[in-house]
This record gives sequence, structure tokens and C-alpha cells, in this order.
Amino acid sequence: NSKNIQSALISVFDKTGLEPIVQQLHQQNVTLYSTGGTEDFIKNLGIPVVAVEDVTSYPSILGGRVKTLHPKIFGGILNRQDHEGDVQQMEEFNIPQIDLVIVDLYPFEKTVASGASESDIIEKIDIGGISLIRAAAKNFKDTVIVASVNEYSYLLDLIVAQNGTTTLEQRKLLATKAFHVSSHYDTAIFSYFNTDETIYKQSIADGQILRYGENPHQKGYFFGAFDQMFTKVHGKELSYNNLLDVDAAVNLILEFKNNNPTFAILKHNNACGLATRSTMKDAYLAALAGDPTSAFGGVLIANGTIDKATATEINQLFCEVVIAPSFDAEAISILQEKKNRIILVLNEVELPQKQVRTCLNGLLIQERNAITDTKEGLKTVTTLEPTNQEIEDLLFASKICKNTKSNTIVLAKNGQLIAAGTGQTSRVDALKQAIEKANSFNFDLKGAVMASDAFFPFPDCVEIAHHAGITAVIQPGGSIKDELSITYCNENNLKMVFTGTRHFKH
Ligand code: 93A
Repeated sequence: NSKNIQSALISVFDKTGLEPIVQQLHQQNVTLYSTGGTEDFIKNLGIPVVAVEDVTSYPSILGGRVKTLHPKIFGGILNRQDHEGDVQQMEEFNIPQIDLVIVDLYPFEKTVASGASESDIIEKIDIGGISLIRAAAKNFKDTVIVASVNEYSYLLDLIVAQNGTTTLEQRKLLATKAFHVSSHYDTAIFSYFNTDETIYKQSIADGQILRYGENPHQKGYFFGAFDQMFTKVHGKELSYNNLLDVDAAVNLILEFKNNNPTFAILKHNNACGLATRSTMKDAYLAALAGDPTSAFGGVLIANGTIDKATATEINQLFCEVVIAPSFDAEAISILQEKKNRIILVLNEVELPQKQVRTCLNGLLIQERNAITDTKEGLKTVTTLEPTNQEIEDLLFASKICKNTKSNTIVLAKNGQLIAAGTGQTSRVDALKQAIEKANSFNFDLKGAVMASDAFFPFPDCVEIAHHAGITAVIQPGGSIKDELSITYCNENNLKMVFTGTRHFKH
């Protein structure tokens, strides 16, 4: 499987970094073939080089559009050395063997980015170079392909340390990288040409075209099997932001799947109201009471059936979306009184185990946060133990916290979300925001509990919480200054439990 490099075809747009490679190849007596500008560059180093034209007996024509596109060149790259017929034809047509191909493509993307004219851009669509790359990569069993300046140092190592010998694995690795280069290049060309929306639509046949993205000036699409998760009973088309809210709502309500009737109201992907009660109507009313101002235009979700009584209450509120695993028939007819209101029946669903989002020029992928804090997992770190009601509220608050944008502090009492500080740049700010919100709706925080998505680096949060009347705290723990928070709690009769699990959500 080892092959020795005895000949090389070099055709590079950017000559940077080429010199040491050419020098090294020359030292190892490798025969060099090259195109116009690259040939001049090599000659100027005082190194012998054979012009492609001298191999093909054909000049570079059409202003360079056709220079390497010739059977003698591609035969030299594509022939299979263990194939009798290929070997015979190589002799018959006097085709020189080409063991190594080095290409740096015309800079298509750079030219587009420079704001060049269309004809200049079109001229930068490399034909011969991309063909050389494809050919050499296809024939990786016999040929070495270096399709990018990024592989120069790897190639130099092979020439120096392995005396110009390559293994099959190394050649296949370089072929993989070469196809990465060629696919990226073609995608860039496609993107440049694809200004007509209809072509794009065809190429994303499974994507749903949304009215717009996050804002009206942004285009938006959804890829997914929405109908597998929901039965849409009524209402207008879901928007990009609706879909994000629905996603947040489903993730949140599934935390309360096996609880008593639970109702949540979300705005901008965060819960502004959530409560557990013995009836769905009471759960809705308690959720709404959490923040009646924010609830306007919100997304509503229940963990059980929405009945007539609940629907009658909901109908008083302007809301975008109502979701539940089931609705009574009367509830549906009440809710669809508003033409645009979206009603979704949530099917039994398994959420995907992997979460994907764009990051820089790539993707970030992570496993779903599958941990929900349970009573068994709690460790009381204070002298006082929380009461049973407090433990229930702590776990309740922790589930909301996990599904709220970090930094977050959630305040809850008797199965009701009192207030949350969401998406703040400091935990103290999140707590202050929550307290202020609770006060603005005249909640009595005496006996309320506090949940934090991550540990407290300082005792400031427990101090502020205590002054607000909060009596129990749930948090992951793990700060080097945990002891300061614990001491403060003990001195002020607060109870605190550690979960050991951080619930960041960015
Ligand atoms: O115009 S091309 O598509 N036609 C060709 O046959 C061809 N062969 C190599 N461009 C072609 N190339 C490209 O020329 C290479 O990909 C490289 O970017 C460039 C090197 O040209 P020179 O050696 O003349 O600087």
C-alpha cells in the first residue's frame, strides 16, 4: 500500500508556502510538471520543471480556461497501477505517471466578497483545478492529493520523514480533505448563483417556508415533522417565534408530565406564569396571576385536558397559542372563537436526544439536558431541613429554572411561580429582578423558595433572598465559597439543598 512520489503536478493560484515543498521534492529527484504562473515560480527558484503544454503538446487556450484539461494529464492522474489495461494504455498513449497533485483553486469566494463584476467572478470558477482535485482524490489508491495550503506542512512531513513515501491511509485522509475543499467550493458557487428563491425552495423540499424569520426582514424556514408532534386544530400559520415558544413550552410542560394539573404561560421562550393546582382552571388562573401583564400575547400550555371551565377563562386573554395533550369538545369551540388563535393538541412525544444550533461558521451539538432534580437527589446542607411543602416547591422551582434562560433565579410558593429573573448577566441581578417583579404584583415572599440554575459564587444571593422573606433555597452547589452561603443560611434559619446538577440554558 506504500507509494513513492516520483512525479508531481503543481498548479496553484496562491504561491505562498510553496517554495519549501518544491525544494524538497526537487532534492528527492521528483519530476515536476506545472502550469503557467506556477511554472514561472518554480523556474525562478532555479528548479527544473516541465510545462504542462510540453506534456500535452497543446497550448493553454481560451485565456487559460483550458490548460490542464487534457487526457495526458488526467490519464497520468487517474490510471490504476494494478490494472493491466490501464498500464498498457499509459504506454500506448505515452502518458506520464503523476503521483502527486498540488492545487490551490482560483479564489472564488474572495472574488465574490471583493465586490467584483459578474464576469470577473465567473472567470474565477475553477474548472481544471477542481477536476485535478477530484481526479487525484478519486484515485487515492495510487495518487496523493494536496488540495489546500492547509495540507502543506503535512505533505512536507511526508516528504521529509517518510522519504516521499505515503501509506494508503494517508492518501485516503488527504482525499477526504480534498473532497471537503471541492464540496465547499461548489457550495460557494451554488450560493452565488442561487439568488432566485424558487431554486432554493426546490432544494429544501422538506423545509417549511415561514412567513419570515425572527423579524419581518429576515427569511425563515422550519425543518421538522411538526405534524408528528402536534395536531393543529385551529388558527393561523405558526411563525418562527411561535415555533420557538412552542418548543420552550413543550420542554417545560414535560417536566410536569406526571404532576397534578399544571398550566404554564410563556413569553419569549421563558415562563412568566406556571402553577400546579387540583383543577386545570385553577392552575391556569394561578399561572396567570404570576404575571398578568406578560401573559398578554403569550403561549399557553397545559399538562392535561383543557376543559370548558378553563377554556372560558383563557378566552378572556389575548394569546397566540394554546397547547394541551387534549381538549374537551366544548373547550375547542370556545377557544376557536378567536380566528387567529392557534390550538395545538400535543401528541405523546419523545424530544430529540441531540440539540443543534449554529455557531460561528459551524454547528454546536449537545445532548439534551435530561436531568430533572428529584427529592432523592437532594442534599440538605443547612442545619434546618426544609419542610415537605418547601421540598415540593423547591423541586417545582428547579424544573422552571432548568427551562429558563440563564442567569436565572426562580421564586415559587405553594406550587405557583411567583417571579423569575431571566437571562441576566449576573445572578444577583436575576434575583433582584425576580423580587422586584414579585413585589410589583403584591406577592408576599414570606415562606417562598428560591431556585438558581448555577451555584452562588458569593453569599450575596442568600442574603438578599433572606431579607425578602425567602425561607428555602435549591442550587447545584460546588462553589469554593459554598461555606459562606451555608453559614449565612444557618445563622438566619434558612434551609438550603444542593442538587449537584447545574442547569445552564443559553
Ligand atoms: O481556467 S481553469 O479552470 N482551466 C484549467 O484547465 C486549469 N488547470 C488549473 N484553471 C485551471 N487551473 C487553475 O489554475 C488551478 O486550480 C490554479 O488555481 C491555477 C494555477 O494557474 P497558474 O499556475 O498559471 O498560476
